[in-house]
Amino acid sequence: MGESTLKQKFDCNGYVVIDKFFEDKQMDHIDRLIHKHFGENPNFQHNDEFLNKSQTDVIPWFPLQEGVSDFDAIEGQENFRGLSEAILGAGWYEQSCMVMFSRQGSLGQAWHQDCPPEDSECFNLNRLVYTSDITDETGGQVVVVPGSHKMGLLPAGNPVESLAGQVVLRPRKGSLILLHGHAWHCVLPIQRGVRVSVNYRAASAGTSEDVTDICVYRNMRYQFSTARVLEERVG
Ligand SMILES: O=C(O)CCC(=O)C(=O)O
Ligand SMILES: [Fe+2]
Repeated sequence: MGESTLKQKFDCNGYVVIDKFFEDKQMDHIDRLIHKHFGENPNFQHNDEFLNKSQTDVIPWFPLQEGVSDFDAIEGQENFRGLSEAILGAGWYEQSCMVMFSRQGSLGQAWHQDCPPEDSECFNLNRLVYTSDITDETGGQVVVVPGSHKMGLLPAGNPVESLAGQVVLRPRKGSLILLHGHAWHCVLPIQRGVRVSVNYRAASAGTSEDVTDICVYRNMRYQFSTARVLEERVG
């Protein structure tokens, strides 16, 4: 599928999934680095209030900030950059490379929008890379409501229950998911093994670096920089 078709699909649905975007060899390499970094049972870094309220159970790692340049190769790949430009326009920029690790039995991530949707032009683009298969057996599927990037605020309510129209995505090793930061999305609990995803966040030229400082959940708005609940939401 060509870039312009993918862009159309992205604009319509708020996400696209492209299987076999990356080679197995590339995935094996960064998967090894990730497991080496985290080990089998790393400690959780968020505070208890965040964990309890957000029902988000991931441990982040920013490898490029620590000089682990192996993650650069993916970001530099021409088709990856071309697709990003098609979606975000000239002047788009890379925000961060964040590895997300979840232990076996962890909750995944509750429904959220990565950034507030009030300004439809200001959003992050998640460029999610998967180094191993995500299946119904492993759990950790990504769930999204198609078109929700244009539906405004995620409705207040139960943080994890199913939403009307939701679609369950099961990326495989080497899959790329491009996901609009305003899209309503969640990650299902991890059933077997640990779960890893790598998010190369990017944004359009006019979007500020800290666009994802405030995340919208169904029960709150949370600010990461201050580790504060900015607003309680009741549905
Ligand atoms: O790990 C995933 O598959 C999705 C994570 C997510 O919601 C995000 O990076 O914004
Ligand atoms: Fe997200």
